[in-house]
Amino acid sequence: MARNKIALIGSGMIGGTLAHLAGLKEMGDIVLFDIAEGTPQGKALDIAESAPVEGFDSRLSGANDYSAIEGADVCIVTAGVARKPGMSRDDLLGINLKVMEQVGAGIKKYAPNAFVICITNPLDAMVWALQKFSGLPKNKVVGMAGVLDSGRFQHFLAEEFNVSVEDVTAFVLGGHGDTMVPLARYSTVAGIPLPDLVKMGWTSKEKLEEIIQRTRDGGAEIVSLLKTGSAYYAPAASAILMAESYLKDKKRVLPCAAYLSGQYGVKDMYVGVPCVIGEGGIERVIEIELNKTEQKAFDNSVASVAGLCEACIAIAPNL
Ligand code: TXD
Repeated sequence: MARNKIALIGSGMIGGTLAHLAGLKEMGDIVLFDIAEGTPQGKALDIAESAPVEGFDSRLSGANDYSAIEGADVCIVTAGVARKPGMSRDDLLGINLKVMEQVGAGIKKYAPNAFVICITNPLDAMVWALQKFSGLPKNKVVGMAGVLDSGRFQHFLAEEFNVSVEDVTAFVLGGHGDTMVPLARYSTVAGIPLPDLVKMGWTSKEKLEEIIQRTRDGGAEIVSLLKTGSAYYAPAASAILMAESYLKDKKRVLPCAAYLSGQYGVKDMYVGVPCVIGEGGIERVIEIELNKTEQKAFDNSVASVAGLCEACIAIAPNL
């Protein structure tokens, strides 16, 4: 049986990290693609030279032509520009929308059967545009944001409670970033919901609110520390988790920017919701009952994503 083929479209900070993680986990053969000449080829060769040291078998290659992604099983898209200090995710829309049009055409032509994981920001609008530009089935195009946002939330909670990250579960909904909706009542330590932990004196409501806000600001905090770009280790790890669930048909239940056709009262948009990822791609969208406060926050998040999609249509009316 042939190995899986993973195409990384964008070989920058996240793309290179994706390639390294996919190699270490022996997920299949890896093609790094970029418009920058040399970057994909250099990173592919460098990681290939680490393979004997680590003990993994993977054919790694770098390319500047989309034909190299022919027949990929998974495409992970980071092509575009990243934030610099002082920039919002939304500031990237104009440039990155044009990139999504090129990427969509490349995937449509060479990897129409792939499971496509979009990372490029502003995520919720870029994944929506990428699905339309590529014409791939809506259940085969998904955005990575919620796994990262919940990873940040879990990290801060584990620190607060001094427990293993393995026993913290976090539940986030909505758009990626400022309008993200972390659900405290569905986030737990070993199944104990956060509101119960407040009652048990493990933390306070105020501290919890602080942690939620720090999660929302997670990307900006890293951008301000790094100064030259945005986060890449945790985003890459998050996309790899989603790719693995598809390739191994694990049916993980993960927060993803998925296409909604009426779920949560949302139509023809991508928003962060809990999904089941298996060999069919996004196999199920899980609809939970939201209370008034949560619904209001979710609707606010949907409204901000809708605004970004309208901005996209203003630039590319064919969307
Ligand atoms: O949770 C999330 N979804 C976010 C997403 C988490 C972190 C970063 N987020 C976004 O991912 C970030 O705002 C960017 O839009 C992407 C990629 O971030 P990265 O840090 O990897 O950016 P780099 O290092 O600048 O890499 C981008 C690469 C770079 O090598 C460019 O040459 C290439 O994209 N690029 C292109 N490749 C193909 N085609 C085109 N047109 C193109 N333009 C640039």
